Amino acid sequence: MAETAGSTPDRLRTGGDVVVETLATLGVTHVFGIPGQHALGLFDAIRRSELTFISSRVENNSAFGADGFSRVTGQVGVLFLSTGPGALTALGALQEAHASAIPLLVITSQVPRSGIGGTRNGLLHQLDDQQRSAQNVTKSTVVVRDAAHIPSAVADAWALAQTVPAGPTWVEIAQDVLLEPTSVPPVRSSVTSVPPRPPRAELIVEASVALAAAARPVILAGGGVRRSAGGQAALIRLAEALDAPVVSTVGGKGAIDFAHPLSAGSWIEDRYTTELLEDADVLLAVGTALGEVTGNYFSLAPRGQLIQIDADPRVLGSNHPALGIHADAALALDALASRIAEVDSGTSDRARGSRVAADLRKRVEARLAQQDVAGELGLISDLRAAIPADAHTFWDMTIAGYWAWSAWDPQSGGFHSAQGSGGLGFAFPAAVAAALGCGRRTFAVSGDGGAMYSIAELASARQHDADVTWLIVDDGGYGILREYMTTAFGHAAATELARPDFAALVRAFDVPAYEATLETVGATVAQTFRTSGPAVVIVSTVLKMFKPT
Ligand SMILES: Cc1ncc(C[n+]2csc(CCOP(=O)(O)OP(=O)(O)O)c2C)c(N)n1
Ligand SMILES: [Mg+2]
Repeated sequence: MAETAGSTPDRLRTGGDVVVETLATLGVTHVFGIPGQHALGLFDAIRRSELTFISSRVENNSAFGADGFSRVTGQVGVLFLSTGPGALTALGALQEAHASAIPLLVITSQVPRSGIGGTRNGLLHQLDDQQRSAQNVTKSTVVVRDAAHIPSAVADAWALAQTVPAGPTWVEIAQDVLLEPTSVPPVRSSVTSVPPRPPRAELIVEASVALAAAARPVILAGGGVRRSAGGQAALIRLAEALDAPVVSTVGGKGAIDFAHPLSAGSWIEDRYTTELLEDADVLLAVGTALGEVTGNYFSLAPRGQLIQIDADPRVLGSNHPALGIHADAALALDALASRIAEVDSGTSDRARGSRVAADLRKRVEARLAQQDVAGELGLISDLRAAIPADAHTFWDMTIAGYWAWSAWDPQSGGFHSAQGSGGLGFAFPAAVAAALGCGRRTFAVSGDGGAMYSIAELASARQHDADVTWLIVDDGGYGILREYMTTAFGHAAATELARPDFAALVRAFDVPAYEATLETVGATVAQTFRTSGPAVVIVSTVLKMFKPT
Protein backbone atom coordinates (compact mmCIF):
# COMPACT_ATOMS: atom_id res chain seq x y z
CA MET A 1 0.00 0.00 0.00
CA ALA A 2 1.70 3.20 -1.09
CA GLU A 3 0.65 5.90 1.29
CA THR A 4 2.10 9.00 2.76
CA ALA A 5 1.32 10.11 6.27
CA GLY A 6 -2.16 11.55 6.51
CA SER A 7 -3.16 10.69 2.95
CA THR A 8 -6.39 8.95 2.11
CA PRO A 9 -5.86 5.32 1.07
CA ASP A 10 -6.47 4.77 -2.62
CA ARG A 11 -8.72 1.77 -2.04
CA LEU A 12 -11.21 0.54 0.49
CA ARG A 13 -9.66 -1.05 3.54
CA THR A 14 -11.23 -3.75 5.67
CA GLY A 15 -11.04 -4.79 9.29
CA GLY A 16 -8.43 -7.32 8.16
CA ASP A 17 -6.23 -4.45 6.97
CA VAL A 18 -6.60 -2.74 10.33
CA VAL A 19 -5.31 -5.93 12.00
CA VAL A 20 -2.22 -6.28 9.82
CA GLU A 21 -1.46 -2.54 9.95
CA THR A 22 -1.55 -2.72 13.73
CA LEU A 23 0.73 -5.75 13.78
CA ALA A 24 3.22 -3.92 11.55
CA THR A 25 3.34 -0.95 13.96
CA LEU A 26 4.15 -3.43 16.74
CA GLY A 27 7.15 -4.75 14.82
CA VAL A 28 5.57 -8.13 14.07
CA THR A 29 7.30 -9.80 11.11
CA HIS A 30 5.90 -13.36 10.93
CA VAL A 31 2.45 -14.84 11.30
CA PHE A 32 1.62 -18.54 11.73
CA GLY A 33 -1.68 -20.30 11.14
CA ILE A 34 -4.19 -21.81 8.73
CA PRO A 35 -6.94 -19.94 6.86
CA GLY A 36 -10.66 -20.64 7.19
CA GLN A 37 -13.96 -19.29 5.89
CA HIS A 38 -14.50 -16.64 8.56
CA ALA A 39 -10.83 -15.61 8.63
CA LEU A 40 -10.50 -14.81 4.92
CA GLY A 41 -10.46 -11.07 5.65
CA LEU A 42 -7.29 -11.58 7.72
CA PHE A 43 -5.56 -13.62 5.07
CA ASP A 44 -6.54 -11.32 2.21
CA ALA A 45 -5.05 -8.41 4.17
CA ILE A 46 -1.82 -10.25 4.94
CA ARG A 47 -1.30 -10.69 1.20
CA ARG A 48 -1.21 -6.89 0.90
CA SER A 49 1.16 -6.46 3.85
CA GLU A 50 4.86 -6.86 4.54
CA LEU A 51 4.22 -9.66 7.04
CA THR A 52 5.63 -13.10 6.26
CA PHE A 53 3.09 -15.88 6.57
CA ILE A 54 4.33 -19.31 7.65
CA SER A 55 2.05 -22.11 6.67
CA SER A 56 1.49 -25.27 8.67
CA ARG A 57 -0.82 -28.23 8.30
CA VAL A 58 -2.51 -28.57 11.69
CA GLU A 59 -3.35 -25.62 13.97
CA ASN A 60 -1.71 -27.28 16.97
CA ASN A 61 1.51 -27.30 14.97
CA SER A 62 0.97 -23.64 13.99
CA ALA A 63 0.83 -22.81 17.70
CA PHE A 64 3.91 -24.91 18.49
CA GLY A 65 5.55 -23.05 15.60
CA ALA A 66 4.66 -19.62 16.95
CA ASP A 67 5.96 -20.82 20.33
CA GLY A 68 9.29 -22.04 18.91
CA PHE A 69 9.64 -18.84 16.89
CA SER A 70 9.13 -16.77 20.03
CA ARG A 71 11.59 -18.87 22.06
CA VAL A 72 14.43 -18.16 19.65
CA THR A 73 13.64 -14.61 18.51
CA GLY A 74 12.24 -13.15 21.73
CA GLN A 75 9.35 -11.72 19.68
CA VAL A 76 5.69 -12.33 20.38
CA GLY A 77 4.58 -15.33 18.28
CA VAL A 78 1.50 -14.38 16.27
CA LEU A 79 -1.18 -16.80 15.04
CA PHE A 80 -4.12 -16.37 12.66
CA LEU A 81 -6.73 -19.07 13.23
CA SER A 82 -10.23 -19.70 11.97
CA THR A 83 -13.43 -20.07 13.96
CA GLY A 84 -14.40 -23.14 15.98
CA PRO A 85 -12.48 -26.32 15.08
CA GLY A 86 -9.51 -24.34 13.73
CA ALA A 87 -9.15 -22.31 16.90
CA LEU A 88 -9.84 -25.26 19.21
CA THR A 89 -7.26 -27.46 17.49
CA ALA A 90 -4.55 -25.08 18.74
CA LEU A 91 -5.44 -25.35 22.43
CA GLY A 92 -3.05 -28.17 23.38
CA ALA A 93 -0.05 -26.23 22.10
CA LEU A 94 -1.30 -23.04 23.75
CA GLN A 95 -1.26 -24.91 27.06
CA GLU A 96 2.49 -25.35 26.62
CA ALA A 97 3.02 -21.64 25.92
CA HIS A 98 0.83 -20.79 28.91
CA ALA A 99 2.73 -23.15 31.21
CA SER A 100 6.16 -22.05 29.97
CA ALA A 101 5.38 -18.31 29.82
CA ILE A 102 5.92 -17.91 26.08
CA PRO A 103 4.33 -14.73 24.69
CA LEU A 104 1.86 -15.52 21.88
CA LEU A 105 -0.88 -13.43 20.31
CA VAL A 106 -3.74 -15.47 18.86
CA ILE A 107 -6.01 -13.67 16.44
CA THR A 108 -8.93 -15.85 15.55
CA SER A 109 -12.01 -15.22 13.52
CA GLN A 110 -15.53 -15.58 14.81
CA VAL A 111 -18.89 -16.14 13.17
CA PRO A 112 -20.61 -12.89 12.08
CA ARG A 113 -21.52 -10.53 14.97
CA SER A 114 -25.16 -11.57 14.94
CA GLY A 115 -24.19 -15.17 15.75
CA ILE A 116 -21.87 -14.47 18.70
CA GLY A 117 -23.26 -15.04 22.17
CA GLY A 118 -24.97 -18.39 22.31
CA THR A 119 -27.51 -18.12 19.51
CA ARG A 120 -28.07 -21.33 17.54
CA ASN A 121 -28.44 -20.20 13.95
CA GLY A 122 -26.70 -23.23 12.57
CA LEU A 123 -23.67 -21.30 11.34
CA LEU A 124 -20.73 -23.42 10.32
CA HIS A 125 -18.06 -23.48 13.09
CA GLN A 126 -20.39 -21.74 15.58
CA LEU A 127 -19.68 -22.30 19.26
CA ASP A 128 -21.82 -21.24 22.22
CA ASP A 129 -18.87 -19.32 23.65
CA GLN A 130 -15.58 -19.58 21.79
CA GLN A 131 -13.62 -17.45 24.27
CA ARG A 132 -14.57 -19.75 27.11
CA SER A 133 -12.66 -22.57 25.40
CA ALA A 134 -9.53 -20.42 25.30
CA GLN A 135 -9.66 -19.12 28.85
CA ASN A 136 -7.90 -22.08 30.41
CA VAL A 137 -4.81 -21.65 28.24
CA THR A 138 -4.56 -17.89 27.76
CA LYS A 139 -3.97 -14.78 29.90
CA SER A 140 -6.79 -12.81 28.34
CA THR A 141 -9.56 -13.10 25.78
CA VAL A 142 -11.51 -10.37 24.01
CA VAL A 143 -14.21 -10.29 21.34
CA VAL A 144 -14.11 -7.55 18.71
CA ARG A 145 -17.43 -6.46 17.21
CA ASP A 146 -16.31 -3.20 15.58
CA ALA A 147 -13.22 -2.32 13.54
CA ALA A 148 -12.61 0.79 15.67
CA HIS A 149 -11.74 -1.56 18.52
CA ILE A 150 -9.09 -3.51 16.56
CA PRO A 151 -5.96 -1.33 17.03
CA SER A 152 -6.34 -1.20 20.81
CA ALA A 153 -7.47 -4.82 21.21
CA VAL A 154 -4.48 -6.10 19.22
CA ALA A 155 -1.89 -3.78 20.79
CA ASP A 156 -3.15 -4.43 24.33
CA ALA A 157 -3.08 -8.20 23.80
CA TRP A 158 0.42 -7.97 22.30
CA ALA A 159 1.66 -6.01 25.32
CA LEU A 160 -0.08 -8.25 27.85
CA ALA A 161 1.40 -11.36 26.21
CA GLN A 162 4.86 -10.04 27.14
CA THR A 163 4.05 -8.67 30.57
CA VAL A 164 5.62 -11.03 33.08
CA PRO A 165 4.64 -13.75 33.54
CA ALA A 166 4.36 -13.89 29.75
CA GLY A 167 1.88 -16.13 27.95
CA PRO A 168 -0.69 -16.37 25.17
CA THR A 169 -3.43 -13.79 24.69
CA TRP A 170 -6.48 -14.22 22.47
CA VAL A 171 -8.38 -11.75 20.28
CA GLU A 172 -11.38 -12.97 18.32
CA ILE A 173 -12.89 -10.85 15.56
CA ALA A 174 -16.27 -11.32 13.90
CA GLN A 175 -16.18 -12.36 10.25
CA ASP A 176 -18.11 -9.32 9.06
CA VAL A 177 -15.80 -6.95 10.98
CA LEU A 178 -12.83 -8.48 9.15
CA LEU A 179 -14.48 -8.17 5.72
CA GLU A 180 -16.38 -4.89 5.90
CA PRO A 181 -14.92 -1.69 4.47
CA THR A 182 -13.87 0.51 7.36
CA SER A 183 -13.47 4.20 7.97
CA VAL A 184 -10.83 3.55 10.66
CA PRO A 185 -7.83 5.63 9.49
CA PRO A 186 -4.72 3.69 8.45
CA VAL A 187 -2.90 2.57 11.62
CA ARG A 188 0.58 4.09 11.80
CA SER A 189 1.33 3.92 15.50
CA SER A 190 0.44 1.92 18.57
CA VAL A 191 0.18 2.89 22.19
CA THR A 192 1.52 0.08 24.35
CA SER A 193 2.94 -0.42 27.78
CA VAL A 194 4.69 -3.49 29.18
CA PRO A 195 5.09 -2.76 32.89
CA PRO A 196 8.18 -4.14 34.65
CA ARG A 197 7.79 -6.20 37.81
CA PRO A 198 10.45 -5.12 40.29
CA PRO A 199 10.68 -6.78 43.72
CA ARG A 200 9.46 -5.02 46.87
CA ALA A 201 12.47 -3.47 48.62
CA GLU A 202 11.83 -4.98 52.07
CA LEU A 203 11.86 -8.48 50.60
CA ILE A 204 15.27 -7.88 49.04
CA VAL A 205 16.59 -6.66 52.39
CA GLU A 206 15.25 -9.75 54.16
CA ALA A 207 16.53 -12.16 51.50
CA SER A 208 19.97 -10.57 51.19
CA VAL A 209 20.53 -10.72 54.96
CA ALA A 210 19.76 -14.46 54.90
CA LEU A 211 21.91 -15.09 51.84
CA ALA A 212 24.88 -13.08 53.09
CA ALA A 213 24.83 -15.05 56.34
CA ALA A 214 24.51 -18.45 54.65
CA ALA A 215 27.38 -20.92 54.94
CA ARG A 216 26.05 -23.27 52.25
CA PRO A 217 23.95 -21.20 49.82
CA VAL A 218 22.74 -22.91 46.63
CA ILE A 219 20.88 -21.38 43.69
CA LEU A 220 18.33 -23.29 41.61
CA ALA A 221 17.86 -21.49 38.28
CA GLY A 222 14.63 -22.13 36.39
CA GLY A 223 13.19 -21.14 33.04
CA GLY A 224 12.21 -17.76 34.45
CA VAL A 225 15.87 -16.75 34.52
CA ARG A 226 16.35 -17.52 30.83
CA ARG A 227 13.19 -15.70 29.80
CA SER A 228 13.95 -12.58 31.80
CA ALA A 229 15.95 -9.96 29.88
CA GLY A 230 19.32 -9.70 31.62
CA GLY A 231 18.50 -12.68 33.84
CA GLN A 232 21.60 -14.68 32.96
CA ALA A 233 24.05 -11.88 33.72
CA ALA A 234 22.27 -11.05 36.98
CA LEU A 235 22.30 -14.71 38.02
CA ILE A 236 26.04 -15.02 37.47
CA ARG A 237 26.69 -11.77 39.31
CA LEU A 238 24.77 -13.00 42.33
CA ALA A 239 26.20 -16.53 42.23
CA GLU A 240 29.73 -15.14 42.13
CA ALA A 241 29.02 -12.66 44.90
CA LEU A 242 27.71 -15.52 47.06
CA ASP A 243 30.16 -18.15 45.77
CA ALA A 244 27.06 -20.34 45.43
CA PRO A 245 26.82 -23.42 43.20
CA VAL A 246 24.01 -23.16 40.65
CA VAL A 247 21.81 -26.08 39.60
CA SER A 248 19.78 -25.50 36.42
CA THR A 249 16.30 -26.96 35.99
CA VAL A 250 15.26 -28.42 32.62
CA GLY A 251 13.73 -25.10 31.59
CA GLY A 252 16.66 -23.23 33.17
CA LYS A 253 19.35 -24.92 31.09
CA GLY A 254 21.47 -22.12 29.68
CA ALA A 255 20.78 -19.72 32.56
CA ILE A 256 24.41 -20.35 33.52
CA ASP A 257 27.00 -21.80 31.18
CA PHE A 258 27.78 -25.45 32.06
CA ALA A 259 31.45 -24.48 31.72
CA HIS A 260 31.16 -21.88 34.48
CA PRO A 261 32.94 -23.15 37.61
CA LEU A 262 29.82 -22.56 39.72
CA SER A 263 27.56 -24.59 37.42
CA ALA A 264 26.46 -27.82 39.07
CA GLY A 265 24.79 -28.97 35.84
CA SER A 266 21.15 -29.94 35.55
CA TRP A 267 20.87 -33.60 36.60
CA ILE A 268 17.82 -32.76 38.63
CA GLU A 269 16.38 -36.29 38.47
CA ASP A 270 19.23 -37.41 40.67
CA ARG A 271 19.46 -37.96 44.41
CA TYR A 272 22.87 -36.27 44.69
CA THR A 273 21.51 -33.10 43.14
CA THR A 274 18.41 -33.28 45.33
CA GLU A 275 20.66 -33.69 48.38
CA LEU A 276 22.73 -30.65 47.42
CA LEU A 277 19.54 -28.59 47.22
CA GLU A 278 18.23 -30.04 50.49
CA ASP A 279 21.48 -29.46 52.32
CA ALA A 280 21.67 -25.75 51.49
CA ASP A 281 21.19 -23.59 54.57
CA VAL A 282 19.67 -21.04 52.22
CA LEU A 283 18.25 -22.27 48.91
CA LEU A 284 17.41 -19.58 46.39
CA ALA A 285 14.97 -20.87 43.75
CA VAL A 286 14.44 -18.46 40.85
CA GLY A 287 11.82 -18.81 38.13
CA THR A 288 10.82 -22.37 39.03
CA ALA A 289 7.80 -23.86 40.79
CA LEU A 290 10.00 -26.66 42.22
CA GLY A 291 7.44 -28.87 40.53
CA GLU A 292 7.28 -32.51 39.52
CA VAL A 293 10.49 -32.78 37.49
CA THR A 294 12.50 -30.03 39.19
CA GLY A 295 11.65 -31.38 42.63
CA ASN A 296 12.74 -34.91 41.59
CA TYR A 297 9.13 -36.13 41.66
CA PHE A 298 8.34 -34.24 44.85
CA SER A 299 11.02 -36.05 46.82
CA LEU A 300 12.88 -32.73 47.38
CA ALA A 301 12.50 -31.58 50.99
CA PRO A 302 14.57 -28.45 51.66
CA ARG A 303 15.98 -28.39 55.20
CA GLY A 304 17.24 -24.82 55.16
CA GLN A 305 15.46 -21.58 54.38
CA LEU A 306 13.88 -21.38 50.93
CA ILE A 307 13.80 -18.06 49.14
CA GLN A 308 11.70 -18.15 46.00
CA ILE A 309 11.56 -15.55 43.23
CA ASP A 310 8.89 -15.82 40.56
CA ALA A 311 7.03 -13.59 38.14
CA ASP A 312 3.86 -15.57 38.86
CA PRO A 313 2.84 -15.02 42.49
CA ARG A 314 0.81 -18.24 42.51
CA VAL A 315 4.06 -20.19 42.26
CA LEU A 316 5.48 -18.74 45.48
CA GLY A 317 5.37 -21.26 48.30
CA SER A 318 3.20 -23.60 46.22
CA ASN A 319 5.30 -26.67 47.06
CA HIS A 320 7.40 -25.62 50.07
CA PRO A 321 7.16 -22.80 52.62
CA ALA A 322 9.27 -19.93 51.31
CA LEU A 323 10.17 -16.30 51.59
CA GLY A 324 8.39 -15.40 48.36
CA ILE A 325 9.50 -12.55 46.14
CA HIS A 326 7.09 -11.69 43.37
CA ALA A 327 9.32 -10.21 40.69
CA ASP A 328 10.90 -10.53 37.30
CA ALA A 329 14.00 -12.69 37.76
CA ALA A 330 16.58 -10.21 36.43
CA LEU A 331 15.31 -7.33 38.53
CA ALA A 332 15.25 -9.39 41.74
CA LEU A 333 18.65 -11.03 41.10
CA ASP A 334 20.22 -7.68 40.29
CA ALA A 335 18.79 -6.11 43.43
CA LEU A 336 20.08 -9.02 45.53
CA ALA A 337 23.53 -8.93 43.93
CA SER A 338 23.85 -5.22 44.65
CA ARG A 339 22.84 -5.64 48.30
CA ILE A 340 25.13 -8.65 48.79
CA ALA A 341 28.06 -6.68 47.39
CA GLU A 342 27.36 -4.10 50.13
CA VAL A 343 26.87 -6.40 53.11
CA ASP A 344 29.17 -9.38 52.38
CA SER A 345 32.32 -9.38 54.48
CA GLY A 346 34.19 -11.40 51.86
CA THR A 347 36.09 -13.40 54.47
CA SER A 348 34.70 -16.82 53.58
CA ASP A 349 36.45 -19.57 51.61
CA ARG A 350 35.87 -18.29 48.05
CA ALA A 351 36.59 -21.57 46.25
CA ARG A 352 33.91 -23.53 48.08
CA GLY A 353 31.14 -23.03 45.50
CA SER A 354 33.13 -24.32 42.55
CA ARG A 355 34.43 -27.29 44.57
CA VAL A 356 30.89 -28.29 45.51
CA ALA A 357 29.70 -27.91 41.91
CA ALA A 358 32.54 -29.96 40.46
CA ASP A 359 32.17 -32.65 43.11
CA LEU A 360 28.45 -33.02 42.43
CA ARG A 361 29.01 -33.44 38.72
CA LYS A 362 31.69 -36.09 39.34
CA ARG A 363 29.45 -38.06 41.69
CA VAL A 364 26.55 -38.02 39.21
CA GLU A 365 28.85 -39.30 36.45
CA ALA A 366 30.22 -42.05 38.70
CA ARG A 367 26.71 -43.21 39.58
CA LEU A 368 25.71 -43.36 35.89
CA ALA A 369 28.86 -45.31 35.06
CA GLN A 370 27.56 -48.14 37.27
CA GLN A 371 24.37 -48.46 35.20
CA ASP A 372 23.93 -50.26 31.90
CA VAL A 373 23.35 -47.04 29.95
CA ALA A 374 26.49 -46.66 27.85
CA GLY A 375 24.40 -46.62 24.63
CA GLU A 376 22.19 -43.78 25.87
CA LEU A 377 25.13 -41.76 27.20
CA GLY A 378 26.94 -42.35 23.90
CA LEU A 379 23.93 -41.10 21.92
CA ILE A 380 23.83 -37.86 23.89
CA SER A 381 27.56 -37.25 23.58
CA ASP A 382 27.61 -38.15 19.87
CA LEU A 383 24.73 -35.76 19.18
CA ARG A 384 26.42 -33.04 21.23
CA ALA A 385 29.59 -33.47 19.17
CA ALA A 386 27.59 -33.45 15.91
CA ILE A 387 25.55 -30.29 16.53
CA PRO A 388 27.11 -26.82 16.43
CA ALA A 389 27.48 -25.18 19.85
CA ASP A 390 25.06 -22.36 19.00
CA ALA A 391 22.31 -24.49 17.43
CA HIS A 392 18.87 -24.41 19.02
CA THR A 393 17.68 -27.91 19.90
CA PHE A 394 14.06 -29.03 20.40
CA TRP A 395 13.14 -32.19 22.29
CA ASP A 396 9.79 -33.99 22.24
CA MET A 397 8.30 -36.09 25.01
CA THR A 398 10.48 -39.08 24.19
CA ILE A 399 13.10 -41.14 26.02
CA ALA A 400 15.98 -39.38 24.24
CA GLY A 401 14.35 -36.10 25.33
CA TYR A 402 14.16 -37.15 29.00
CA TRP A 403 17.82 -38.03 28.84
CA ALA A 404 18.53 -34.63 27.38
CA TRP A 405 16.57 -32.92 30.18
CA SER A 406 19.33 -34.03 32.50
CA ALA A 407 22.33 -34.75 30.29
CA TRP A 408 22.31 -32.16 27.51
CA ASP A 409 24.79 -29.31 27.71
CA PRO A 410 23.14 -26.56 25.66
CA GLN A 411 26.48 -24.74 25.17
CA SER A 412 25.59 -21.47 23.46
CA GLY A 413 22.38 -22.76 21.77
CA GLY A 414 18.95 -22.74 23.32
CA PHE A 415 17.52 -25.95 24.82
CA HIS A 416 13.78 -26.22 24.23
CA SER A 417 11.27 -28.85 25.30
CA ALA A 418 7.54 -28.95 25.94
CA GLN A 419 8.26 -29.71 29.55
CA GLY A 420 5.87 -26.99 30.79
CA SER A 421 2.76 -28.98 29.90
CA GLY A 422 4.29 -32.17 28.51
CA GLY A 423 2.35 -32.25 25.22
CA LEU A 424 3.55 -34.53 22.45
CA GLY A 425 4.41 -33.09 19.06
CA PHE A 426 6.22 -29.90 20.07
CA ALA A 427 9.72 -30.55 18.81
CA PHE A 428 9.48 -30.61 15.02
CA PRO A 429 7.01 -27.78 14.30
CA ALA A 430 8.78 -25.59 16.87
CA ALA A 431 12.17 -26.35 15.31
CA VAL A 432 10.90 -25.60 11.78
CA ALA A 433 9.59 -22.20 12.88
CA ALA A 434 12.70 -21.49 14.93
CA ALA A 435 14.93 -22.17 11.92
CA LEU A 436 12.93 -19.65 9.89
CA GLY A 437 13.10 -17.17 12.77
CA CYS A 438 16.79 -17.38 13.63
CA GLY A 439 18.22 -18.15 10.18
CA ARG A 440 20.36 -21.02 11.48
CA ARG A 441 19.88 -24.76 11.23
CA THR A 442 17.91 -26.20 14.16
CA PHE A 443 17.67 -29.73 15.51
CA ALA A 444 14.58 -31.63 16.67
CA VAL A 445 14.21 -35.06 18.30
CA SER A 446 10.97 -37.05 18.38
CA GLY A 447 9.99 -40.63 19.09
CA ASP A 448 8.04 -42.67 16.55
CA GLY A 449 4.84 -41.90 18.47
CA GLY A 450 5.41 -38.17 18.71
CA ALA A 451 6.64 -38.02 15.11
CA MET A 452 3.18 -38.98 13.88
CA TYR A 453 1.80 -35.79 15.50
CA SER A 454 4.23 -33.71 13.45
CA ILE A 455 4.67 -35.68 10.24
CA ALA A 456 2.40 -33.37 8.21
CA GLU A 457 4.79 -30.49 8.92
CA LEU A 458 7.35 -32.06 6.59
CA ALA A 459 5.23 -30.37 3.92
CA SER A 460 5.59 -26.99 5.67
CA ALA A 461 9.32 -27.50 6.18
CA ARG A 462 9.70 -28.29 2.47
CA GLN A 463 7.45 -25.40 1.41
CA HIS A 464 9.49 -22.88 3.42
CA ASP A 465 12.83 -24.66 2.91
CA ALA A 466 13.47 -24.61 6.63
CA ASP A 467 17.00 -25.59 7.65
CA VAL A 468 16.12 -28.23 10.17
CA THR A 469 17.42 -31.68 11.05
CA TRP A 470 14.81 -33.98 12.55
CA LEU A 471 15.92 -37.11 14.38
CA ILE A 472 13.21 -39.75 14.81
CA VAL A 473 14.01 -42.47 17.36
CA ASP A 474 11.83 -45.44 16.38
CA ASP A 475 11.37 -47.95 19.20
CA GLY A 476 8.14 -49.42 17.88
CA GLY A 477 5.72 -47.63 20.17
CA TYR A 478 5.12 -45.39 23.14
CA GLY A 479 8.36 -46.52 24.75
CA ILE A 480 8.21 -44.56 27.99
CA LEU A 481 4.64 -45.74 28.66
CA ARG A 482 5.69 -49.29 27.81
CA GLU A 483 8.43 -48.94 30.44
CA TYR A 484 6.07 -47.41 33.03
CA MET A 485 3.33 -50.01 32.52
CA THR A 486 5.70 -52.96 32.55
CA THR A 487 7.20 -51.71 35.81
CA ALA A 488 3.82 -50.98 37.41
CA PHE A 489 1.63 -53.81 36.07
CA GLY A 490 4.05 -56.41 34.70
CA HIS A 491 2.82 -55.82 31.14
CA ALA A 492 2.07 -52.95 28.79
CA ALA A 493 -1.16 -52.17 26.94
CA ALA A 494 -1.91 -49.81 24.04
CA THR A 495 1.75 -48.96 23.63
CA GLU A 496 2.69 -50.95 20.50
CA LEU A 497 2.30 -49.13 17.22
CA ALA A 498 2.12 -49.93 13.52
CA ARG A 499 4.45 -47.40 11.92
CA PRO A 500 4.96 -46.22 8.36
CA ASP A 501 8.22 -46.78 6.53
CA PHE A 502 9.50 -43.46 7.88
CA ALA A 503 12.28 -43.06 5.31
CA ALA A 504 9.92 -43.67 2.38
CA LEU A 505 7.31 -41.37 3.88
CA VAL A 506 9.83 -38.57 4.41
CA ARG A 507 11.06 -38.93 0.83
CA ALA A 508 7.45 -38.69 -0.38
CA PHE A 509 7.53 -35.12 1.01
CA ASP A 510 10.65 -34.55 -1.14
CA VAL A 511 12.76 -34.34 2.00
CA PRO A 512 16.01 -36.35 2.26
CA ALA A 513 15.89 -39.25 4.74
CA TYR A 514 18.86 -41.06 6.28
CA GLU A 515 18.63 -44.32 8.18
CA ALA A 516 21.20 -44.62 10.93
CA THR A 517 22.18 -46.88 13.81
CA LEU A 518 23.23 -45.86 17.32
CA GLU A 519 26.81 -46.12 16.09
CA THR A 520 26.35 -43.95 12.98
CA VAL A 521 23.72 -41.45 14.15
CA GLY A 522 26.24 -38.83 15.28
CA ALA A 523 28.07 -38.75 11.94
CA THR A 524 24.78 -38.78 10.01
CA VAL A 525 23.36 -35.84 11.98
CA ALA A 526 26.66 -33.96 11.60
CA GLN A 527 26.48 -34.44 7.85
CA THR A 528 22.97 -32.93 7.67
CA PHE A 529 24.39 -29.79 9.28
CA ARG A 530 26.44 -29.34 6.10
CA THR A 531 23.29 -29.39 3.92
CA SER A 532 20.46 -26.92 3.49
CA GLY A 533 16.71 -27.42 3.77
CA PRO A 534 14.98 -30.04 5.88
CA ALA A 535 16.56 -33.45 6.52
CA VAL A 536 15.39 -36.40 8.59
CA VAL A 537 17.51 -39.03 10.33
CA ILE A 538 15.79 -42.20 11.51
CA VAL A 539 17.35 -44.49 14.05
CA SER A 540 15.68 -47.74 15.09
CA THR A 541 16.63 -48.52 18.65
CA VAL A 542 15.09 -49.10 22.07
CA LEU A 543 16.46 -46.61 24.60
CA LYS A 544 15.90 -46.98 28.30
CA MET A 545 15.88 -44.45 31.08
CA PHE A 546 18.61 -44.13 33.68
CA LYS A 547 17.63 -45.56 37.05
CA PRO A 548 15.72 -43.17 39.25
CA THR A 549 17.39 -42.41 42.54
C1 LIG B 1 -0.74 -34.76 23.41
C2 LIG B 1 -0.28 -35.87 24.29
N1 LIG B 1 -0.91 -37.06 24.25
C3 LIG B 1 -0.48 -38.10 24.99
C4 LIG B 1 0.61 -37.95 25.82
C5 LIG B 1 1.09 -39.11 26.66
N2 LIG B 1 2.40 -39.58 26.24
C6 LIG B 1 3.54 -39.16 26.86
S1 LIG B 1 4.90 -39.85 26.26
C7 LIG B 1 4.02 -40.76 25.16
C8 LIG B 1 4.71 -41.74 24.27
C9 LIG B 1 5.57 -41.11 23.24
O1 LIG B 1 6.05 -42.11 22.39
P1 LIG B 1 7.25 -41.78 21.42
O2 LIG B 1 7.09 -40.46 20.82
O3 LIG B 1 7.41 -42.92 20.49
O4 LIG B 1 8.49 -41.68 22.42
P2 LIG B 1 9.13 -42.87 23.28
O5 LIG B 1 8.50 -42.83 24.63
O6 LIG B 1 8.83 -44.16 22.57
O7 LIG B 1 10.59 -42.55 23.32
C10 LIG B 1 2.65 -40.50 25.26
C11 LIG B 1 1.60 -41.12 24.42
C12 LIG B 1 1.21 -36.67 25.86
N3 LIG B 1 2.24 -36.42 26.64
N4 LIG B 1 0.77 -35.68 25.07
MG1 LIG C 1 8.57 -44.62 20.61
